[in-house]
Amino acid sequence: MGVLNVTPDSFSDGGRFADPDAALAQFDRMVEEGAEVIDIGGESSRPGAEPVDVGEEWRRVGPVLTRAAVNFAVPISIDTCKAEVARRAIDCGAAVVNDISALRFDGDMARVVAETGVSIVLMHMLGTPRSMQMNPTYDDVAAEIRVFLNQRAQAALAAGISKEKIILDPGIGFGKTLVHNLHILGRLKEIVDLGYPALVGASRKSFIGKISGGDESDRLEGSLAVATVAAMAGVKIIRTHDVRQTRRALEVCGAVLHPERCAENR
Ligand code: 9MG
Repeated sequence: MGVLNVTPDSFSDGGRFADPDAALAQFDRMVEEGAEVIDIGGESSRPGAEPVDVGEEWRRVGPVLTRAAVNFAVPISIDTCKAEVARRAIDCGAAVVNDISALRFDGDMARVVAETGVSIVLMHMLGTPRSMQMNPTYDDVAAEIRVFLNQRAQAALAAGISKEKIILDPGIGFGKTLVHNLHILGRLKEIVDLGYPALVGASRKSFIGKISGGDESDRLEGSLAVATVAAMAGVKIIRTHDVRQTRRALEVCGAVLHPERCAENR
């Protein structure tokens, strides 16, 4: 899953793709590099980010999404917590809603997803983007996230969303310390074992810099290490800014997991 933030303030690429032509060029680049879905977002979820209203969010994502849906066959994911933005994006052709609130911030979101039959990413977050990094505390972070995701999946099912449309995500960096993130990554299999496809998004995140150094533009190796850990635990979708490199790393993980699928003489 390639990341396309059309925001002025996202943590890694904020401002770079606010112009629709630049955003579409980046969309095209990520498709060329092997992305199988592109996640378009118009509201930053970086710690402390200010929320935006529906009008502003749609003003950012609408022009890009509309043109991308017409020009590209690759599925589009809309990164939003707002049912109205999701509904408009689905009308334009979005096939996935990436809801970092796991259907909790907008009471209409579950209905929109159920009625339209799109896929939904349910992500764990403690609090809101504004508050989440203010002393996050857990007794057993991996177990608590597993329980949370299972409950949100049950809520989605109860709202009429089909099981095969549900994707679960532990929300790396969303209300977690460095050590919390590491415990989660070491126990991803517990989330995979819930029986839904899992997604992990750790690309360029600050905890990687805390371990191996580097600013947001210099965390590729650490991001690939996390992608590898996740893939080897059975995670199906990696959300990344660096599609080409991640795709290559995942091809090797796939070959290790399934050597029988690798042609002998390749
Ligand atoms: C929008 N966004 C930023 N980080 C993310 C992550 O880790 N997962 C998902 N689903 N969305 C994210």
